[in-house]
Amino acid sequence: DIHFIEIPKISDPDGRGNLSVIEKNILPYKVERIYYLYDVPSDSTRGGHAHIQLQQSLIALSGSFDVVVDDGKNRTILTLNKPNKALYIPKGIWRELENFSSGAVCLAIVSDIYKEEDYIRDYQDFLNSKS
Ligand code: T46
Repeated sequence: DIHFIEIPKISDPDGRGNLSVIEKNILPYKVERIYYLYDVPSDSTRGGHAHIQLQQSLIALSGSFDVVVDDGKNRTILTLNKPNKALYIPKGIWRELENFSSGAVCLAIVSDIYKEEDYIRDYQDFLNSKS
């Protein structure tokens, strides 16, 4: 299921800011790749596809953006704006990322290497895959 994962935050007792750490058991899959989106214009949309097998977690390392998630029946918009909160997206979910704030950075921590054949980039094909 799509859900938020709280990432432990270590606040410095001497006021030196925060440190968050993702250790290997926090995410429900083995991490194979990390990439990040940045300098995204506020009127641009990223994503617009589903994955056949890939699982991933998204984190707003800086700034904020919205993630539209769609399982073929229900569509929900979730806002990411905290560096210690990850959004877990399992396989088979359509996603669109939009409304990027200035300076937003989206970190993606994912379960496989890049494989174009794992993408469903047509929404009707996605709906067909669900029936
Ligand atoms: C996702 C959202 C959140 C690579 O060569 N290697 C990679 O690891 C990735 C992720 C992409 N690419 C190439 C493929 C395209 O030529 O980079 C180009 C842009 O990829 P795409 O249009 O898929 O980018 P987004 O931001 O729409 O989607 C990406 C991920 O692909 C996707 O899995 O969930 O970020």
